[in-house]
Amino acid sequence: MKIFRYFVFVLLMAILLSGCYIKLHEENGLETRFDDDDMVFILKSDADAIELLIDKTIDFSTVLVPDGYLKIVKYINENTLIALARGTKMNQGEEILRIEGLKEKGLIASIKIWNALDIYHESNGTEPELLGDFTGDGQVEGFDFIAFAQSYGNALGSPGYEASHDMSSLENPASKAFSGIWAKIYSQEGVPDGKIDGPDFIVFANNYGFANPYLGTWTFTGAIDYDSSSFGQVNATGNGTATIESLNYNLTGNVTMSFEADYEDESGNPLHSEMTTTINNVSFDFDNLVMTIDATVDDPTGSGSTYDVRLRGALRTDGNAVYAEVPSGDIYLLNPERKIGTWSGSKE
Ligand SMILES: [Ca+2]
Ligand SMILES: [Ca+2]
Repeated sequence: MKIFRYFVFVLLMAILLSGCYIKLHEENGLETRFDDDDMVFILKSDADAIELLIDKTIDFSTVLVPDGYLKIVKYINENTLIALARGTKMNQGEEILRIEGLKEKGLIASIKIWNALDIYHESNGTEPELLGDFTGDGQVEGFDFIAFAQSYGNALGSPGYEASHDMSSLENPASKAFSGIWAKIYSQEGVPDGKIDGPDFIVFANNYGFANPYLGTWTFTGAIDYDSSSFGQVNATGNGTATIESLNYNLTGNVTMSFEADYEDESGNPLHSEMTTTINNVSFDFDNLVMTIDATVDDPTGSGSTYDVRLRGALRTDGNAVYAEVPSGDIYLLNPERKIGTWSGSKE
């Protein structure tokens, strides 16, 4: 018993010292039962990733997992490797796997169960990276999973090993290292260990379904109401879209806008204009959860003048989650800077 206590103490110290760790069980984590003609697997402890090696060639179509699970099935010689993970922890007592028509006992050659302690790490200053987006389209989705599943189980030196998929390891796991909209996303690689297995699958499954928070098509609406030295009191409403395609953290793009404006000519006569225009030289900046858009707008009356404008607004937050949405913000004319209206924006 003393030895056991000592072991627990060492483990606790390891947890406290490391702040973030992944534990690997090699046995006793799964209970198997027979249910009619099927073998079912029940978790005996919480888990983040599981790998089973079964001493038989199992037909892929008979391997059933609950909704929301990612499943990798591979054949190694005459054995079948089954790896499972999902975006959240798999819970003790859950039926995680059912193999139809499997009634033989003693076929399980090995079981590995990885358990991650998820502790937020402050980043060391590098940019966040959407780990698991191997195709580079800003989302972790099916094509990334196909690639990851192909290299799963391979080690450095094997032709199937893909270095970009080796994102994490037991000793130095990948981490959720940025706050705000990135807080739920593994965004900083761990130290690769030359194996693509459970720790890497945990990262992939967690990030599966996430998109780079700012990429995609944004829609904007806005209104201005200000006293112009050229036009008198100007009232205008407008809306527009911007597609942010860059994979960088800070982005540039164009905004296409259509708007209506009511204003006065130099003699004080009321005028109304409806127009569509593309605003060039737009830059998007996301800093401290504030979205800032700087743009240059042509004078809508066609005078040839241009105006420097700035939209600035806080992204919507709810607890730790931050949404790619600006509930409301202000519009400024620059040089000198003065507020002329309000806007809102969100990602489709
Ligand atoms: Ca992708
Ligand atoms: Ca690894």
